[in-house]
Amino acid sequence: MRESTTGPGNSVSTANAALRGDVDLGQPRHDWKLAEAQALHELPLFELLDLARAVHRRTFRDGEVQLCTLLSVKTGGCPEDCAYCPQSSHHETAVEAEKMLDEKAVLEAAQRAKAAGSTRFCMGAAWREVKDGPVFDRVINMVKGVKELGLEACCTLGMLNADQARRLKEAGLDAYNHNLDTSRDAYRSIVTTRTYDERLATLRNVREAGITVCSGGIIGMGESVADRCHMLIELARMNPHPESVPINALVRVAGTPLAELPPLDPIEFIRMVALARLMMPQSMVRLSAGRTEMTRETQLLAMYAGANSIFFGDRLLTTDNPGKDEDQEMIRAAGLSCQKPAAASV
Ligand code: SAM
Ligand code: DTB
Ligand code: SF4
Repeated sequence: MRESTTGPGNSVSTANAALRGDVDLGQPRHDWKLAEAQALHELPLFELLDLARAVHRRTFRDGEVQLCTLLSVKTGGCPEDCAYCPQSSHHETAVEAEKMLDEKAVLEAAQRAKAAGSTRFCMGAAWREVKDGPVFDRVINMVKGVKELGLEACCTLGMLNADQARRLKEAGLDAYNHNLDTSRDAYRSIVTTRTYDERLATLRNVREAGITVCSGGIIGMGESVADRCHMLIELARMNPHPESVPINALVRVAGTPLAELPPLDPIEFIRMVALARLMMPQSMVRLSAGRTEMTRETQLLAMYAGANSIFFGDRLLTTDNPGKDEDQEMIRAAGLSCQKPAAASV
């Protein structure tokens, strides 16, 4: 980074000091400023990679990747109007509303995921929020069953109140995924049926129940770099940081309002992963949606920049993911290792 143009404690000086080794970026911070985040984001790519990699290696085993499997337990027909989502009933997409899966089907899928090498199993539902009653009771049983298989259990079910979070914790749930998706400002043009503060309230309920937090977002929705930085600043304000930060590249699904957006530049994706690694140095950073449009080399560079988890299996919720064979081949070619079940802790 060139000469500092702003005063101490902010912007360019943080990036400069980090490059000189004068500040310790490995310690979690909760007070990131926009100018600091942007200055890191705009570093020459190799300088950004060097910093992110050094921070990554302080906490994580080099080249180790966690495999997670995702299953849609309730697909489509969602009342929310999230502009990116093929499951919203506001958009005409190829996704049809389906009935919720039963416990047996879910546990068979979890068993297959375990046999294939996944250590974490995440169950997703196309709901705005969880409603108490027999359907939620079924989710509770699914969580108990997944835990009995020795897998980490994660759910993403929409908004949760404190009591629902407590019941999920009692059932053994390890993690809850609820993404901020983008910055507070950009959120308004992406979702109108719920607020950013409602998202944050659910995350607080999850944290207070003692469940680990999985929260990240999507890039490639037309947002600015400042929006991406604002989203990471908001996530990093949480104390502790979310244990898991999924970075999704928008999957441009036909029929959604974002279908015609241009593809994301892979270097932008790498920069975002590196910045997430720097701003939340001890969190798992997950390469989530959008990998089918990335080369193997882009994905590996994202891992070099600090990503250490992928969704493993042919499908995400309703869209394609690289197949298991393809991922195993990437893991083999790069000499990566897969996290063992006993080490799976977040
Ligand atoms: N309904 C729940 C909710 O919204 O929290 C859980 C499921 S929702 C599909 C989980 C996340 O998937 C969203 O928050 C969003 O980040 C991600 N997602 C959905 N559609 C996507 C797309 N087309 N591209 C990338 N990520 C997407
Ligand atoms: C996350 O951040 N990405 C995953 C998981 N959390 C639940 C979901 C991606 C969904 C992509 C679109 C689809 O397959 O429907
Ligand atoms: Fe529904 Fe979640 Fe999709 Fe939004 S992202 S439409 S809440 S399934």
